[in-house]
This record gives sequence, structure tokens and C-alpha cells, in this order.
Amino acid sequence: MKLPLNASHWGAFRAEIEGGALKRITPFEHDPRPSPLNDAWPEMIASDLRVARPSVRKGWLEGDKGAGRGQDSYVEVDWPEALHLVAVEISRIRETYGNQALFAGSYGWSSAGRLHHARTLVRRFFASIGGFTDQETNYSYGAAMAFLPRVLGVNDAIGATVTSLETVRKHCDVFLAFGGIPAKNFEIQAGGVGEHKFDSFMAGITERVHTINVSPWRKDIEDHFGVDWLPIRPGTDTALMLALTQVIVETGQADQAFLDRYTHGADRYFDYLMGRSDGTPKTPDWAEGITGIPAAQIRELAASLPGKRVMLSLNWSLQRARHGEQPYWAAIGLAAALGQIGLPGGGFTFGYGSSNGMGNPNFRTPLFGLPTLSNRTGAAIPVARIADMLLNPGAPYRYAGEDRIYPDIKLVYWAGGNPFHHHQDLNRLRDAFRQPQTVVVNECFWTATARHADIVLPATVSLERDDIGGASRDRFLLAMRKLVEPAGEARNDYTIFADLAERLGGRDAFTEGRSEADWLQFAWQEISGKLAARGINPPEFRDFWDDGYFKMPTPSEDFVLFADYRADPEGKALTTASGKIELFNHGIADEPGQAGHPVWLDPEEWLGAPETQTYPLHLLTPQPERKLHGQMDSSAYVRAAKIHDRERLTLHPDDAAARGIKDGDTLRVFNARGACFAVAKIDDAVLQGVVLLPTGSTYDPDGLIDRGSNPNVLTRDIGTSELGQGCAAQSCLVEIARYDAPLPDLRVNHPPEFTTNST
Ligand SMILES: Nc1nc2c(c(=O)[nH]1)N[C@H]1C(S)=C(S)[C@@H](COP(=O)(O)OP(=O)(O)OC[C@H]3O[C@@H](n4cnc5c(=O)[nH]c(N)nc54)[C@H](O)[C@@H]3O)O[C@H]1N2
Ligand SMILES: Nc1nc2c(c(=O)[nH]1)N[C@H]1C(S)=C(S)[C@@H](COP(=O)(O)OP(=O)(O)OC[C@H]3O[C@@H](n4cnc5c(=O)[nH]c(N)nc54)[C@H](O)[C@@H]3O)O[C@H]1N2
Ligand SMILES: [Mo]
Repeated sequence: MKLPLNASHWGAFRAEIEGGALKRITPFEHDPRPSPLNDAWPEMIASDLRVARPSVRKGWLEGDKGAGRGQDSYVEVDWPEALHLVAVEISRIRETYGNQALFAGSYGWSSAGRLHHARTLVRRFFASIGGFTDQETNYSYGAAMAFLPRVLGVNDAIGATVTSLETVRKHCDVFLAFGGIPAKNFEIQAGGVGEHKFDSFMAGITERVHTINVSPWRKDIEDHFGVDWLPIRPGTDTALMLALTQVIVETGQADQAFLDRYTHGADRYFDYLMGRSDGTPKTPDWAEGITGIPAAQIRELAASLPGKRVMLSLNWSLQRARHGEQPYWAAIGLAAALGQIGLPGGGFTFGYGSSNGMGNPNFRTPLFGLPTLSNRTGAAIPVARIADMLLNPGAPYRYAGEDRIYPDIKLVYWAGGNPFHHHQDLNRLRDAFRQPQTVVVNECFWTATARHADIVLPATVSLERDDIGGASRDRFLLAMRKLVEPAGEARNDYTIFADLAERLGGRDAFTEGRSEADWLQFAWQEISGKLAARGINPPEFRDFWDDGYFKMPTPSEDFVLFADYRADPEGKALTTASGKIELFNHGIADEPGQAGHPVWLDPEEWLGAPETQTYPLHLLTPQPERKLHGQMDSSAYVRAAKIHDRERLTLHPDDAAARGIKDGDTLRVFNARGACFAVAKIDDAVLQGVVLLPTGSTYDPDGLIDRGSNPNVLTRDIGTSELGQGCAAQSCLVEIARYDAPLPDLRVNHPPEFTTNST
């Protein structure tokens, strides 16, 4: 008998159970590089930071109108009372203000397994009772999602089907990796990972292809791969790509036949590059002043590209910055000038190195999640405009070429996400979270978001329920078996929402008459049907369940993004305004502050800004190495890499010396928006003037100060632009100083205080 399998976004695993308890985790036998984070599960499922019982904030019960959110004690209640309170609130707000006043966009990664995906379930629930205000796009690549369809017609270059790595390995000559290919990002794939691919990815690339890491951080490609490093100031990649294109055009090396046949508006764009439209040619000398890269080096790089098979690889963090649309557009312009789009191993890809599956063969592993149902209000905001919405009800804003109005939200419901992890300028978000009348959160743990809620309902973790996991670009379909009984009184989100729907008249719409076990069977039927339709013979459910996985066959063809379009530009015309790749777009030209073609726009907070007088360091906030976002932050494994429970901040030796900082010193990191603590890690692999503090430490506010190391007290809460309105976290200036006083105690290491109801 095989041990039962389960999975996280960071990997599948098998479990030994003894006396009903989780004894030990063993890695999935087909995973070449399993994540050690799964070993933290036995500790985490029994953690005293689990939400054990439904809990109601004391001040809310006393009618404080939200004033005490984030600093209050809780009263534990039983399930019938908790469900009653939530249902009455939803019902009251729905009747008084309409369904649009219910905000349930609930952005967040939830957990692996598609049936119990909390964010899907909460939105399905609200759709089943008449609708809600939703969130569009995502934090990962929201700016690109909103803008790329206008210039490419589709979003395939970021998410769905990028050119497979196999093709790159065979055909590419130069792999220009903006933001590198960081090993840590391969830990993760939404839905569950069967096979971690980092080693095969890197072996495939670096052995044959001239790879250049263009990044402020040399270790975005680990040193032992021996690739070239081109250090660049954060947020300035657009300027580098404009200059590379300018040289190629000026020296007559642009592929004019490609540009004529496959692109629209190259002439308008090139007028800008040559300075004909604004008087400033975008030369290497011009770019040197912005990027910090010597002009001679830019010229040399430009000379090395024409005639070669060139892949421009830009990670997702480049567009999580002010004007983050532009580096992607500039890359499309450069790849077009080189005539590389649609060739095997050439062109551009957005997100190699941003998560495990990118570059995998196109397995198209079929998965099944409950449909979200249609949202009858039709209301949605761009995902990262949450605080703007809560603070400015009724205010106009611009997004995706439209004038819109922020709705007036009275109730916020979150399940499966952690805005007090993910959002920027958390002190501002805290003010925003005081605005609604009621905040409800389903959580497994006492996260910062749970601590800002009025009603907290305890949710199971994925090890406490049956599910099917996997990802479309991962080879393995995963049978996730319930391993242990739920901790405390935790319930599955499905059960919670089915019971709430019952009280609010939506049960049939929510459940469609199916139990959780029925949905599992139904999911397998759907998946089997899709496999069979593709000539793949699916196993019986029982066999799948006992084995723990089904392995997808490898597709026979290597995939090349835009090869179809290249082969048949008329028959396979793009769904853009011109049917071609748009290097000029009229709609974008009409937007305030935009040029209509790739353009260098001042990112405001960057190393070229006047504000560097006060805050001279550019703060980058990469994804954390040992965990997924804020998840598992309290585990011993994650804490072992911190010092005094504070995250390490990486800085250049010169920046450290200028401030009298030694390796291991405690630091205060600050700007006008807030401050947090960190511990110095001195490393000359980071560009001077840049500091790195990963995301994911639990926010523990004391006024504007976070007692912990959450960099989002420092980041700026502004859209990438009115075009994309994405998260712009990477455009942020700070100062740091040694902190010699004793560090404050972390309250978030303990559950909140519980009291009894005095009213
Ligand atoms: N400064 C800065 N900020 C960033 C970024 C950055 O680069 N820099 N990156 C951004 C990006 S790309 C992202 S994707 C976001 C990520 O932000 P989030 O996705 O919000 O972060 P997570 O910590 O994964 O939050 C998921 C939450 O769901 C809970 N959960 C898990 N399973 C279940 C379940 O079954 N039921 C319920 N009810 N809850 C469950 C977990 O306990 C966890 O608290 O962060 C963004 N924030
Ligand atoms: N271990 C782990 N892996 C993860 C996640 C996690 O939480 N933990 N989260 C997953 C999620 S939700 C997402 S969206 C992806 C995100 O994937 P990415 O966005 O690719 O990841 P980041 O770590 O934000 O950024 C990678 C590197 O980009 C570089 N960089 C930042 N700004 C610039 C710039 O302006 N120019 C250049 N050239 N380089 C720059 C930084 O040095 C940074 O180390 O990661 C996924 N993978
Ligand atoms: Mo993300």
C-alpha cells in the first residue's frame, strides 16, 4: 500500500499517519527537487496560531463601527451563532445598500487543490446570492494582463503557453534574462507541483546558450552557473531596451521585412527612438544616465544581437513597478526589430523563472474547479486598487480605457487571501479597513488579515480534506487525500458557504445539489472526459486515488509562441486593432500620460529621483525563498533563516560602510510611509544603492511601525499606470539605519487575546 498523497503549492508529498496524527512527511517519489517546506506541516497543522473556533471581535459586538480593528480581543462563539451573525450582516447590507456593497474579490493564493480553492468558493457563494463587487486581474502580472491584449491580442506571453524550454535550448543563441532565473521561484506553482523543474531548466539553458542576467541582483542566476551579469538600476529596463532598439534601427540592422509584415506603427515608434518626435534620441549615452550601464557596454550588446537567435526573457517583477507596462512593450519592440517573434527559441517570454511551470512542455493537464457563476452586479475593481476603493467611495478613476467609479463598500469578505501580506502601504490599508461596517475572514491561521476582521471563521487546511490538485503546465495530476481530522472546530470553506447560502436563499445555486464527495467524483469525470477526448486513457478514479497521481504523457511537439502568426499573418491575424503586433496603439495614445508606443516614463521613486536626497536606497521586495508569500511564516523552518525573528535585508558593502553597518546588525528600514525592522546581510552581489527585503513576514503594527519585517509598510500604493492599474511594489525608496535599542516583542507569534462578551 502506498502512503496517502497530498500537495501544497510548493509540492506533492506522502504522509505517514499514526494514531490519527500526521507523523512524518516524505517527498513525492517523482519530484527531483522536493521542497523542504512540506516538512513544516506536522508543526503547522497543530500550531497554536490555527484559528480554533469561530471568533468575533469584541469591539464589533459592542458596536465600535470598526475603530478597534487590528488591535482588539476576540470572543469565541459556536458555529450556529457565528453563521447566524454573518448571514444577518450580509442580509442587512444586501437589503440596505444592494449587492454591490458586498466586496468579495478576495484575492489570494488559497491552497493547492482545485475543488476547495477558497477564493473560487467565496466568489461562487456571493454570486449565488445575487452578486458582489469583485476584483479583476492579479498581483503577479496585473499590469501586463490589462495591457498586453491591446498590443498582442492575447495574454499567452505571460501565462498560458510560452515557448517551451526545449525549443529554447535547441535553437537560442542569446538568452537575455531580465531579472534572471531565480531558483527560489521554481519552488511554487499554483494548484500544486508534482515535479520541480529548476535543475533541468538551468541545465538546458546555461550549457549551450549565451545567457546574460540583466538585474540589480547577481544571484538572480546563481554564481555557479557562471553566466554574465549586467547590473542595472531597478525600474530602468525600458531605457536599456529603447537604446538597444535605437542602435539596431540607426545602424540599419532592423528586420524591415518583419516589421512591415507583422507589426503596426513601427514608424511612429522609431520617430520617438530617433528623437524626431521629442528631440531626444534614445541613444546608449541617454540610457547610461538612466540605467547606470556604460554606453559602450550598451553599444556592444546591441552589436551582438542582430543575426542571432535572441530570446528576451522578462520576469513578472519588472512589471510590478510604476509604468510596468513599458518594459514589456519595449521588449516586444526590440524582438520585432530583431525579427525574432515566432521563431523557435527567439522572441520574448514574460515569466521564465517566475514560477515552476513556465517553459515546461505544454502538458495541458486538465483540472476542475467549481465554476464561479456569473456575478449579477458586474462590478469589479482592478485587484490592487483595494485601499483606493475603500477610502474613496464614489470617486472616479480610469482603468483599461474606461472611466469608472469606486463602489461604496459596506462589508468585506475574504477567504483564501491575505491583503495584509499582499497589498502595498499597509498603514494606509489599515485605515481603509476601518471604513466598512463589517469584515469577515475565513482563515486557517491568525494572519494579519484575520486580526483585522470582525468575524473570523476557522477553515481547514488542504491536509484536512479530499481534493484534486495540479497545474496545467505540470505533468502530474495529484490525488490529495484527507490525512487528518480538522484542527479545533475548523470546517471546509465549501461547508461554510453552503450553510451560509442556505440561510440566504442560495443553497441550490451554490451546491447544485452535490455534496463534497459528489463534486470529487464529478471532477474526476470531467477530467477523465477531457483526457479521453485527447486520446489519453484515464485510470479509474479508485486507481488514481490509490496511486496518488496520474502522469500526463509528454506532448510530441515543441511549442513556439506566435509561430502560427508568423506562418500565416492574414489567416491567423491577431485580435488587435490592426490585426498585427502594435508598436503604436491609438487607444493607448489617447490615455493620459501615455505616448501610444513603448516609452520611457519617470517611475517617480527610483535612483534617478530627487527624493533620493532623503531616501537614497531603492528597495526591492522579491518573493521569499523559504515560503509562499505569508504562508508558513511562523514555522521553525522559516524562522531558522531569520535572526531575532527578523528577515535579512541584503545590502552592498559600500552602503553598509557609509552607515556604519556590519553584517548581522539590526536595522530600521524606513521612509515617509512607515518603518520595519530587518537584519543586515552584506553582499556585493547587489548593485550599490539597492537593498533587497523579501515579502512574507507577518505585519505586526504599532502605529506606523511594523514590529516585524513586512516591507509592505514601505511600498507605495499606486497603480502601475491608469492603463494597467497593477501593483507597483517594486518602485520604492527607503533609508536604513542601525538599530541598537532592544527590538519590540512580536505579538503575531501568539494568537490574539480572547475575552468573554461583556454586553
Ligand atoms: N511588496 C510586494 N508585495 C507583493 C508582491 C511583491 O512582489 N512585493 N507580490 C505580490 C504577489 S505576486 C502576490 S501573488 C501576492 C500574494 O498574496 P496572497 O496570495 O494574499 O498571500 P498568501 O500568503 O499566499 O495568502 C493566502 C492565504 O490563504 C490562506 N489559506 C490557505 N488555504 C486556505 C483555505 O483552504 N481556506 C481559507 N479560508 N484560507 C486559506 C493562507 O493561510 C494565507 O493566509 O502578494 C503580492 N504582494
Ligand atoms: N519561493 C517562492 N517562489 C515564488 C513565490 C513565493 O512566494 N516564494 N511566489 C510566486 C508568485 S505568486 C509569483 S507572482 C512569482 C513572481 O516571480 P517574479 O516576479 O519573477 O519574482 P521576484 O522574486 O519578485 O523577482 C525576481 C527578481 O527580479 C529582480 N528585479 C526586481 N526588479 C527589477 C528590475 O526593475 N529590473 C530587473 N532587471 N530585475 C528586477 C530582483 O532582483 C528579483 O530577485 O514568484 C512565484 N514563486
Ligand atoms: Mo503572484
